[in-house]
Amino acid sequence: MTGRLAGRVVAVHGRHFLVETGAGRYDCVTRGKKGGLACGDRVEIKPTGVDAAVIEKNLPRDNLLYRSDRFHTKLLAANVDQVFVVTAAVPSPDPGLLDRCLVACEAAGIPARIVVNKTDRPETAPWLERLQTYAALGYPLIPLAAKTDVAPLAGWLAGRTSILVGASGVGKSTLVNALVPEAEIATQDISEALDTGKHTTTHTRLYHLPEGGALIDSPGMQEFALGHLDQADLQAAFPEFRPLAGQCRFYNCRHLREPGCAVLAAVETGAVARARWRSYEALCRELDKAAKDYR
Ligand SMILES: Nc1nc2c(ncn2[C@@H]2O[C@H](COP(=O)(O)OP(=O)(O)OP(=O)(O)O)[C@@H](O)[C@H]2O)c(=O)[nH]1
Ligand SMILES: [Mg+2]
Ligand SMILES: [Zn+2]
Repeated sequence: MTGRLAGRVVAVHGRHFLVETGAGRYDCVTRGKKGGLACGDRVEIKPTGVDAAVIEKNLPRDNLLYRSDRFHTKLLAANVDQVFVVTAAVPSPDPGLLDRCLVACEAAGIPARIVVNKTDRPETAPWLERLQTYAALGYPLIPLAAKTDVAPLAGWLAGRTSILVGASGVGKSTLVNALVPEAEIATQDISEALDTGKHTTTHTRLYHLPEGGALIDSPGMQEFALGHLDQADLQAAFPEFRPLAGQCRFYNCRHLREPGCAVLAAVETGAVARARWRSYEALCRELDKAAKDYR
């Protein structure tokens, strides 16, 4: 351990990792091809200069939030206590993306909450109404306006490590700026004509909160592939399926079109939201396609 410092990765720039230690911040590289570090990871480093160091050891993780397709694995953050999926009625929200974020949280074992930003916009009411499905599933809804009052979120953050994820333009960086005075992250007007965000934030970064705890800002995502999950992971990630466990005719029912399926019956009665089941079905299809492509 001589000459080594314990630290936490606070930013990732390609193969460079900004690591914060009790003795300051270091621009670090990994030794050899270790790689695979995420914002929030704990490491041991060995300084090689005033503010440069080599990462000697990756310490064990409590959890890891990530997405992946056949070709890439994208690490979002490690060792986080909770995920805030940030949504807004403007630009037009994508409920499929929200479901994927929630599935990733369930699979990683990290509690998820849903922020509904831009409540000052009149378009918010129908979106909030739609989100009641999620509140019923146990995901807390936190409506607020980042530009005027972030108090509804502030109460959740003290002493914990939290990450903000979501589509581009929903206001993640605006939230961080309001909660971390010295953050001063660039934010950008969304393109209302094109009804899209602009991908203003390009790197994941951890900020310290004045009242203790950390808040991680991440770049807006358009898609969220979950290639690392198998069928069992997927089913387990939909809380509304849990009370129906064991009630399908076939023990290995996939809840897609099987006769005597309790989940499909619940979709018909409305006990399981059809839009949620569609998200599940889309993820199953992707899984099947990936399996076929590998053969
Ligand atoms: N009306 C309204 N606009 C907001 C609010 N919060 C943020 N915005 C605006 O939304 C736009 C996008 O905000 P950002 O904070 O850059 O969004 P982001 O989620 O960080 O976007 P990416 O970095 O691209 O992922 C900016 O023009 C903000 O001023 C709000 O509460 N109300
Ligand atoms: Mg941003
Ligand atoms: Zn079934």
